[in-house]
Amino acid sequence: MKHNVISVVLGGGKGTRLYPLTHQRSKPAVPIAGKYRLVDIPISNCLNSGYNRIFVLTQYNSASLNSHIKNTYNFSVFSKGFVEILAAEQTNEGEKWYQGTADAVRHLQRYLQHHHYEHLLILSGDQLYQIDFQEMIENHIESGAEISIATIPVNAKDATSFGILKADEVSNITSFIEKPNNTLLQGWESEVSEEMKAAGRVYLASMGIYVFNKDALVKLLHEHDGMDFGKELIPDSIGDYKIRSYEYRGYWTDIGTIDSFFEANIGLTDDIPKFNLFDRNTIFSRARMLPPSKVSGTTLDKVVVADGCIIAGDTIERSVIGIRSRIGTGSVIRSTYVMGSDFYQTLDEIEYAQQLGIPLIGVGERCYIENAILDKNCCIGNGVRINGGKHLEDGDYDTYSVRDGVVVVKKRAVLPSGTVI
Ligand code: ADQ
Ligand code: ADP
Repeated sequence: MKHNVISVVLGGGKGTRLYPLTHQRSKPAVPIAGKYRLVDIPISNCLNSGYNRIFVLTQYNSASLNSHIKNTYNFSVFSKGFVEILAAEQTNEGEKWYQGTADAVRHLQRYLQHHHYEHLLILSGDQLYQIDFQEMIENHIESGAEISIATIPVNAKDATSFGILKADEVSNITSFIEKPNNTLLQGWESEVSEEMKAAGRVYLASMGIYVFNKDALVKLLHEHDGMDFGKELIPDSIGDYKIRSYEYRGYWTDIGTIDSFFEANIGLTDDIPKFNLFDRNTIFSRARMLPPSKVSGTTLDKVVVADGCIIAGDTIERSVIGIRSRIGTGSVIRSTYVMGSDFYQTLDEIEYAQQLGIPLIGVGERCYIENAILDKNCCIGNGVRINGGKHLEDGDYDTYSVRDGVVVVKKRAVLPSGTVI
C-alpha cells in the first residue's frame, strides 16, 4: 500500500434523530439493508480502498456493536489490519463523554502515538455511499493540501443541515459556515455543473469526511480547544492551513433521520439502486451461516430478501425483509423495512406461545403493513393493520413511534392480534 493511512469512524453521535432505533443500541449498530449494520458502510469503504487500520469511536460501549465488530472484522495474523472500538467511557482522563467530533479524535491521539501513519481519514458513521478513498488521498497528496474535505453540491433546503463552504478555482476552501439558517445562505452559492444548477444544487456541502496530514492535525488539536470539527475547528483553521475541497460525484446520503434511513433502505429495491449492493466492491458484514430463505405462495415485487427468512405472506412490494424474518399467510407488506430477528423460536416455543395466544416473533397472518419500519424481534399478531403515511402525526407510544409518517415499531415490541395503527 503506497499510502500510510489510519481511518477513524465517528460513530458516537447521540443518535437522537434515529430514535427509537437507537433506544437500545448505538447508532453504528443499527441494522441496514436487511443484513448489515450502519458501521459496515464506512468500514467497507475503507477496506475496499485498501486501508485496513480502523478505529471506531463511540459513546456507547454497546455489547452488540462490540460483538459485531469482533465477530466480523478478523484479520489474518499476516496482516497489520485491525478494526478497534474506542468507547468514550473507557478513557482514563475522566468519566466524561466525548464533547464532540474533534474532542473524540483528541482522545484518540493517545492510541495513535503507537501507530505509524501520515494521514488520518476521518469518517462519519451514519452515511450511505461508496467512495474510493485512495483517489481522495491521492488528490490530497498531489495538491499539497494539509486538510481535505469531501464535498457534494446540495440544494437550499438541505444546505441548512450541513457545513457549507466556498472554494477558489483550484478548489482551495476560502470560507466555511456550519449549518447556516435560511437567512444566512445568501451569497454561499458556488459554481457547479449545469446538471447540478438545474437541480438547484448550488451549495457545496461538507460530507463530514476529512483527510488530515498528521502534523496538521496534531497542531490544530493543540492550538484550538474547540470540541467539534464542523462547528469550530474547520471554520477556525481557514487561512491558517491549506484546506482543499474534494468534490465527490457519486451517490451519498446522510442517514441521520428516520426519514432518510427509511428512504435509503427502501431505495435499495429500485431497479438500479443509487446505492448498489450488487457491485464488485464487497460490503463486509458478519458471516452468519443462515439457511437460504424460503417463500411459499407470496407475490414479491421489488423486494430485497435477506437470508434465513420464512415467508408465506400474500404480497410483498417495495420492501426490505431482514434476516430470519417470518411473514405469516395472507399478509400484505408494502414500502416497509422488516429488520428481522436475532434468533429463531423453536417449534416447542411456537406451540407454547400459540397456546397462550402470544404473538410469535415476526409478522402474523392476514396483516396489512405499509410505510413502516419493524425493528428486530418484533412480535406482530394476526390481522394487525399498520398504515403509515403523512396523515399520521409524529409521536411516541409504548410500542411504536411515528416520524415523518413512518411508523417505527420498537425492538421486541408485541402488537396483539387486531391492533390498528
Ligand atoms: P453532523 O453530522 O450534524 O455534521 P455531528 O453531529 O458532529 O455532525 O456528527 C458527525 C459524525 O460524528 C456522526 O457520525 C456522529 O455520529 C459522530 N459523532 C458526533 N459526536 C460524536 C462524539 N462526541 N464522539 C464520537 N462520534 C461523534 C457533520 C459536519 C458537517 C457536515 C455533515 C455531513 O459537522 O459540516 O456537513 O457532517 O453529514
Ligand atoms: P445478528 O445476526 O443480528 O448479529 P446474533 O445472531 O448475534 O444477531 O444474535 C443477536 C443477539 O440475539 C445476541 O446477543 C444473541 O445472544 C441473542 N440471541 C440469540 N438467540 C437468542 C434466543 N434464543 N433468545 C434470546 N436472545 C437470543
